Formats: sequence, structure tokens, C-alpha cells
Amino acid sequence: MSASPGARGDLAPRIDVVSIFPGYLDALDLSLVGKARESGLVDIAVHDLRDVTTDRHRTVDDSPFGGGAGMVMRPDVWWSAIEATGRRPARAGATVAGASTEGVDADPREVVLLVPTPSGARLTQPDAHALAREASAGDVRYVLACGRYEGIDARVTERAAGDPTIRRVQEFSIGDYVLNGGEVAALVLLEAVVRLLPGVLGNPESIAEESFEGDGILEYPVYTRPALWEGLAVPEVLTSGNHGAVERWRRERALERTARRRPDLLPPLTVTELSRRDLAALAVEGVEPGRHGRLIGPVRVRRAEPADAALVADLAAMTFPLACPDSATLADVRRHIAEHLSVQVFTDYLRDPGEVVLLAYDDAHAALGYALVHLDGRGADAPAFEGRLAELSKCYVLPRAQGTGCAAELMRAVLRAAADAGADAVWLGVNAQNVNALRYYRRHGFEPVGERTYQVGAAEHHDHVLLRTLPRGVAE
Ligand code: JD8
Repeated sequence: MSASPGARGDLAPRIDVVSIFPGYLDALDLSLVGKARESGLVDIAVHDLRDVTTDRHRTVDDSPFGGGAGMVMRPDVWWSAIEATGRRPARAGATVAGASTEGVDADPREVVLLVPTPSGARLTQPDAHALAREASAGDVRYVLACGRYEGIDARVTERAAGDPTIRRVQEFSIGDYVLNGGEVAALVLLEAVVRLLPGVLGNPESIAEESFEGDGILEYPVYTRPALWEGLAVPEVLTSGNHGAVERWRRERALERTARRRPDLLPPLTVTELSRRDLAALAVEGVEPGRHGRLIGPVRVRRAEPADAALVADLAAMTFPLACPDSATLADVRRHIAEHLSVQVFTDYLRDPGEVVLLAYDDAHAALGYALVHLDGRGADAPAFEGRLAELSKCYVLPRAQGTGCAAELMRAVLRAAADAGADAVWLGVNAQNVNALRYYRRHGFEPVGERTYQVGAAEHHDHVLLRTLPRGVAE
């Protein structure tokens, strides 16, 4: 590491925490962080913000400009405190806050100002690793500014961002809920970062198996003695002594948990980095490789609302051309999309109680496919049928989701919606050349009952008409 002017390799990673409730940080004396401090692996100092105040009431806040509830923390007080963290008592007897610089050491390292705030970027494990790496590099120190009240005057971070001794201002949040101050978030960051500093964890290898490490999935379930507790036995494989089997079981459980609890963690995984066993474990949870080499699923289907009109129209414009026969001209297709698949057309469908628009999606994709069901299916080309008919007018899935369970999930929702609306059967028209679609509908119980012509732009196309009945009260 090239020694930048601020680098003092001999200095332990330094973190100064400033708060009006310094006692909140006493937890840092305990457990792993406490031991790391005792063994000099990290140098954490906690400061009371009020120590830099100069008035009799040790005031740190004032009323908000622009009105509103609560109080705001003063910029001048905060800046004094941040600056004060850089001054060290040279030797015994000198105090930092408000004292003259005589006998006070200035910490040579650049500052990274860490500010917990609900409006910050969510803190992640990769962030914790980056902060631990940076702190171990020896040329920066951290100042954690724990606000209270309605927050800290915004000019503090503005001033800091322009200050040459401050390398970066990092505003972070620990989650989408509101706390009363930054102290708890500071404790979260400190524990997450300090445990990653060299020498702190007794067995750093254990990190690799933790949640959000490696490929970022959740950790597997853990067990210890007694092997039988309250009638609950430890999974046999864990007492089998077969390490390969244990490792495979743990991987499957980790993937299973991630698919069920945190499917939002799956998209970063590329299919190529997953083994056949991984994919099999994920498939059980409805997660499959899409055409785009990323994972799709678990797929869910919801009834679209008027606010989804543009999203559905987009899907329709992207998928309709793919199902069109080769003989359809681009002009025909464009005209058809403009006339029959516009945002306005879908807005009208979405406002019509006789129309059901269903959207298939997963955590990574707001829309993977859609279907349109006319609950009154007695349209012009409707086949003869005793009983209530619904028409499946549109059923499309984006290419990336083809070959996954998405289309089947969408069809299940279509049949459920038709049955719930009291239909006895569903019919549809499908282009006679669209063999994939034909196979898909036949697989879901649709049988050919007739033919029809279908207009796309100026051209007429030949459709098969298919129908399937819905057993009373039960959708597939
Ligand atoms: C810092 C003051 C309280 C917040 C008015 C309630 C982080 N994930 C998180 N939730 N809340 C915080 C957080 C809350 C803080 C401060 C962090 C300083 N408050 C304020 C705005 C609304 N009160 C946080 N990280």
C-alpha cells in the first residue's frame, strides 16, 4: 500500500463516535468489539457532543427553519465536534475538547464521515467489507456522527463534502424503519465492520459460510446437542459424518431459505455459477434459470390495476410481435399494437370489471408476463358452449421467462380468475403456426373446437379455437 501522506501504519483503525447519549455506545466495551479494543486491533473513542458546546446550557439544537415539529441539531456544534476528534492529547493531562492545540497531536489520517440517517443508502455486507478494508489500509479514520431530534443541519455534510481533510461523507441507513437517533445504527455498523478487521475473528474462515457472504445467499440452519429435543431430532445427515453430504445439505437449505425468505437476493446469482444440484434445489422453490442466464422466480401473479396500464402495454408491445406469424408485416404489427395494445386500451380494460388483467412478476422483475381475460366470453368467434364462457384473449410471457414455471403460474391464475367469476369454460384463439403456444395450451387442458380468422393490420391470419371446461369450484 503506497504510504499516502496520511498513512501511519502503526496506528490501529480509528473510529470516533459522537453522540449526545455516549452511554448508548457502552455496548462497544462488550464481546468481540470489546476484546478487539482491549487488544488494540481497533481504536474506538466515544465523545459527548455537548463537550464542545460553549454555552451554559450546553445547547446542541434549535428550532427548524421553515417550521415543523421537533428540533434540529446545530451545524456549528457538530462541526466543532467533528474537528475535535482529530486532536489527540499529546501526552497525559491535555484534554481535546475546547482546549488549546498546545500539547495536542493532530491525527494525520483523512476522515471518512459516516452519518446514520433514515434517508441514507442501505448498509450491506459488501459495504462492511469495504469499510473494514479501508480502515485497515491505515490512511483514513472514521467519524460516526449520531444525530438525534429531527436530524443534523444538512450543511454539516455539505461542508464536510468540500473539506480537503475529509475523504468522503457516507450517509447510511440500517433499514426501512424509523429510530429516534443514530446510535443504534452506529452500533450496527461498528459491529459489522470491526468483526471483519484483521485478527478480530478467531476463525475468519467461518465468515465465508455466513449470510450475504460469497454469493450473497442466506446461511443454512444450525443445530447442536441434544440430538433429540422436545421430540425434535437433528437432521440425520448432520450426524452421519459424511462431510460431502453435510455440505450438500447445507447448500440446499441455504438456497431453499433464500428462495423462500429473500428471493430479492437471487438475481445477482448467474446460472453459470450455480451447480446442477443448486438449480435442482432452487427449482423445488419455483426458481429456474431464465433465457437471459439469470434466475426467474418464485413467480407470483397479481390482478393488475389501472396504474399498471403502461407496464402491461409495454409487455404487450414486447410480446405480441413474437407470437405473430412470419407473414405479418412490421407495419401490420405496429398498427395492431397502436390500435389494440395501447396504454389507453389497457387503461379501459383495467377499469372494466368485466375484464381481468393478470401480471406475472418476481422480486427482480416487476413484470414477466400478462394475461387478459374477458369474463363475458361470448364474443364474435366464441365456440358453441352450454354454460358461462370466459375468453382468454391474451396470454404472453417475456422471452427471459420462457421455459420457466412462469407461464404455468400465469395459466393457473387465469383459470382461477375465470372460475372465481363463475365461468364454466374458457376459450381462446391461437395462431395456427404458433406451435409452442399450441403445445402450452394443450398441456393446460385446452382442446381444439374450431377455427377462425384473426386480423393483424391489413392481413388475415388463421387461428385455432381452443376451449377447456372448468370443473365446478376447482381451478387447476
Ligand atoms: C439517525 C435522528 C430520528 C429521523 C425524525 C425520528 C439509520 N434506519 C434508520 N432509521 N432511523 C434512523 C435514524 C434516525 C435518526 C437519526 C438515524 C437522527 N433520527 C429522526 C427522521 C425523522 N426523527 C436510521 N441509520
